[in-house]
Formats: sequence, C-alpha cells, structure tokens
Amino acid sequence: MEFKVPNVMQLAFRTLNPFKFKKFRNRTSEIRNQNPYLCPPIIHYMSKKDLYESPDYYLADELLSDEHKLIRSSVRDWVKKEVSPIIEDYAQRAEFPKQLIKGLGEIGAFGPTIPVEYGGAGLDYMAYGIIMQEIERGDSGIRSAASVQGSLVMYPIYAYGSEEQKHKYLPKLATGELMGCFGLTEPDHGSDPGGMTTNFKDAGDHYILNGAKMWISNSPFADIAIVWAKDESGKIRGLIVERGMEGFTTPETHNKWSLRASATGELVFDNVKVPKENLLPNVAGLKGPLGCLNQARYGIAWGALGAAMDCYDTALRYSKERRQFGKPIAGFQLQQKKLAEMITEITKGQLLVWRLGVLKNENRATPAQISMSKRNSVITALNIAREARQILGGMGITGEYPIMRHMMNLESVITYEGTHDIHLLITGLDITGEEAFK
Ligand code: TGC
Ligand code: FAD
Repeated sequence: MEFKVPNVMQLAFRTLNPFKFKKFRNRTSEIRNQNPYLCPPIIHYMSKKDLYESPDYYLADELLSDEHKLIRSSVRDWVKKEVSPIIEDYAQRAEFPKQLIKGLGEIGAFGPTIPVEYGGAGLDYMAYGIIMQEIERGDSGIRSAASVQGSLVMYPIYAYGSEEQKHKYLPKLATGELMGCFGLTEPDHGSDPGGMTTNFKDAGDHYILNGAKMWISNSPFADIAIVWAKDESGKIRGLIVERGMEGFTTPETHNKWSLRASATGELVFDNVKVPKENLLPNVAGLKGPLGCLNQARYGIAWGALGAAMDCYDTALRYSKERRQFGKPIAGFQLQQKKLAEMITEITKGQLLVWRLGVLKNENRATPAQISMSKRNSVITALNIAREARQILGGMGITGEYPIMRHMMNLESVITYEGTHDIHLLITGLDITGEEAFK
C-alpha cells in the first residue's frame, strides 16, 4: 500500500511554528479519529518526509566535477521521490519494489560504466560510485539490485562475453527490460568459492549443468543468471542461464531480517541443457568471478557510506529537535561525542573512496585497495547506524526513521561480496606476502 501525504499536510509542515503546530495537531487528531488511514500519528509525516542533506565537512564536493554533482543531484531527487516514500513499507513486507526497475535504468544505475554502444551510461568510476552512494542512502537492498545488474551481470558479459552476447543482452539489461543475477556462492562454499561443486559436461551441441547456488540476490525474478561452474577438467567457467530452461528453478529465501526489500533466492540446476553459445568465452578460472567482485565491491565502498550519511543526518537533525531536561539532546556531551565521531569517520571514508575513484579511473586500483575501502565503509556505516539508533532513543527502533532498516541491511553488506574477515585477510596478504586464508 503506497503511502500518500495529503497536500494540506505538506503545506502545514512547510509553515510549521509552535502556534500553527498546535492547531495542526488538533486538526490531525480530529481527522485521525475519523479515518486512521488518512492521518496516522503526526510523527509519521515528519519522518516520511525525506529531508536528507549530505554532510561535507572537508569540502570534498570541490573534488567532484560539475557533471558528477549533477548526476548526484538527479539520483538524489529520484531517491527522494521514488524510494524514500515507499521503502519502509516494502522492507516491512519483505518485498522488492519492482516498479523501481524502470527508473533505475533511466538514472543510469544499471551498468553506469558500460559503453553507450552497448546501452550503458558510459560514465566514469567516480559517477558510478556516486550513483551507488545515493541509491544506498535510500536502501542497501535497492543498491544491491543495481550492483548485481551492473557489476555482476552486465560487467562479465561485457568483459568476458562474445560480441553476439554483448549485443543480445547488454542493451536490455541496461534498461531493466531484462534483469539478471550472479551465482557464485553455494551451500557449502561461501568465502571459499574455488571449492564449488556446480559443474557442467559437454553433451555434443549443448552443456548439461548440475548443482545449486545459494544466497543469490535478484534470483527470484531474474530473467538470466550468470552461473559460475566447473567444466570437466575442473576449470571454473561462466554460463548465461536463462529462466525457462528445463530443470532450472529459483526458489526464494524467506525469513530474512536484513535486506528485506531485496529478493534473495537459490539457483537449482537439475540436468539443465545450456546452449554452447551461452558460455562466456573469454575467461577461465576463479579470476573470472573475482574480477566482477572488484567492480561490485567498489560500488559498495561508496554505497555503504551513503547509508552512513543518512543515519548521521537523521540523528543530527533529531538531536537538535528532541528536548530532554529542558534542552536539545544535541547539547549533551555524550550525544556530541557520538555525532563528532560519526562525522569524523564519514569524512575519512569520503576521502578514501574519492581517492579510490581516481585510481579506478586511471585503471590503477588494486583488488586489495578495493577490499580495504569496502571493509572500511561497511564497518563505518554499521557503527554509525548503531550509534545513531541510540541517539533516537525509542524512536530509533521504529520504521518511522530509516536507521534500524539501514542497520539490519548492513549486516548483509558486511557479509556479502567477501566478509569483513576475508577483506582483512586480503589486506594482510597484500602487505605481508603471507596467505592466511588456508
Ligand atoms: P586465489 O588463489 O587467491 O586466486 C585465484 C585466482 O583469482 C585471482 N584473483 C583475482 N582476480 C581478480 N580480482 C580479484 N579480486 C582476485 N583475487 C584473486 C588470482 O590472481 C588467481 O588467478 P590465477 O590466474 O593465478 O588463477 O584464490 P583463493 O581460492 O585463495 O581465494 C581468495 C579469496 C578468499 C580472497 C577469494 O576467494 C574471495 O574473495 N572470497 C570471498 C568470496 C566472495 O566475495 N563471494 C561473493 C559472492 S557474490 C556476492 O556476495 C554478491 S552480493 C551482491 C549484492 O546483493 O550486492
Ligand atoms: P562462510 O564462508 O561460511 O563464513 C562464515 C564465517 O567464517 C564468516 O565470519 C567468515 O568471515 C569466516 N571465515 C571464512 N573463511 C575464513 C578464513 N579463511 N579465515 C577466517 N575466517 C573465515 N552470493 C552470490 O554468489 N551472489 C549473490 O547475489 C549473493 N547475494 C547475497 C545476498 C545476501 C543477502 C547474503 C547474505 C549473501 C549473498 N551472497 C551472494 C553470498 C555471500 O557472498 C556469502 O554469504 C559470503 O561470501 C560468505 O559466505 P558464507 O555465508 O558461506 O559464510
């Protein structure tokens, strides 16, 4: 059920002062008594209005071009208009808002860096990061859908696919006419995807695919899946599997407390006949899927900071408005410590991802640098969400504000695309030369 704020309410908030507020409250109580749906408690209106302003303590905006700022403001406007008003309801109902797909395509969120000739937006990596940041500011689940589509479905087709595959799939994926998912993780192989058992055999004019993938974002509604499986020699290869192929099913995973507005499921292959032209010809080995993860992890490094900034912005505004013991709680040292530490960590994170964007544009960002940023942004966001929730007191646990939703989402973000531990071990390996995974 989409929530609509009646115009009269919006007007009232624009002109809020203590006198009008009192009159307004009395009037809303009256209306609420007559029709609770039309006028739920007043706090609902206050929180549903998306007042977000991004913090920029070190004037990092000066590091962005006018084009980057324009992209940011249009994506931000889109999120405020299309995502913020509905996302809480969809998260509560554990449903992906499919009506956003078309708009995500229109704002360039699907394959921002894919060249225009294949239907992508042809933007640079800074723009890609900014788009992910603005979308995840709205919700990590919506950013997930975009990350998977752009970095984990379009990117492998673009980087490892044949010209026919690129022309067949990329333009439709860029608009959202086709949606995709990425199958790497298996029930018994998560952090260690090299141990996968999903496999395919040569059966003359096609392959026969068997196995199962688990925890797959977008799987329940995806039209195609990029599936990583071992060939008869044990080499990992990528296959494009299409919905409707006999023996291919995508059961949905239920009962998630996290990423509730993102659809997650399995991919099950029972003797699926895959045409030979659906093999990605230009990559073999674990570096295929890991190369895609570099793209997606880069987007998360920016995206998670978006969630952090939303939590900070919400908590800062609330702390100035909420009064206890006769003054705003922003005036208490304990709350200032929380807020000051939040803005410090956000500022550090902003500078880190900006520099990573420069390196990525120059094709100099290493996978280990991307790991460091993904890990740093996600733990920063999770810590900020936890502290911000406390600043809101009891209100912080409700869906009236975005913080608890962000916090629960981030529990997935810290696990997928490589866990917090795995990224630390990647940094450890990079600086010592000693592998500590095995
Ligand atoms: P290892 O022996 O180190 O490497 C095997 C081959 O891969 C190469 N390689 C990479 N290539 C490109 N990018 C990277 N980041 C790479 N890391 C390694 C490596 O050079 C080697 O190449 P070659 O030519 O010598 O064969 O592999 P390992 O088995 O020891 O594993 C290393 C480890 C643990 C770091 C890796 O497996 C890993 O990253 N594990 C985490 C798994 C993971 O991140 N899964 C994510 C699944 S997808 C997902 O979560 C999507 S969520 C999407 C959403 O909703 O937003
Ligand atoms: P495990 O690998 O079993 O890890 C369990 C714990 O052990 C973790 O704390 C981990 O850090 C630790 N650990 C593991 N190995 C080591 C080690 N060597 N040293 C120290 N500690 C270690 N996958 C996809 O392929 N496609 C998707 O679209 C996708 N979407 C997802 C969406 C959601 C909501 C979630 C939750 C997951 C998704 N994943 C997806 C899977 C995700 O990538 C895996 O969950 C993740 O890689 C971790 O694997 P695991 O859950 O099996 O945990």
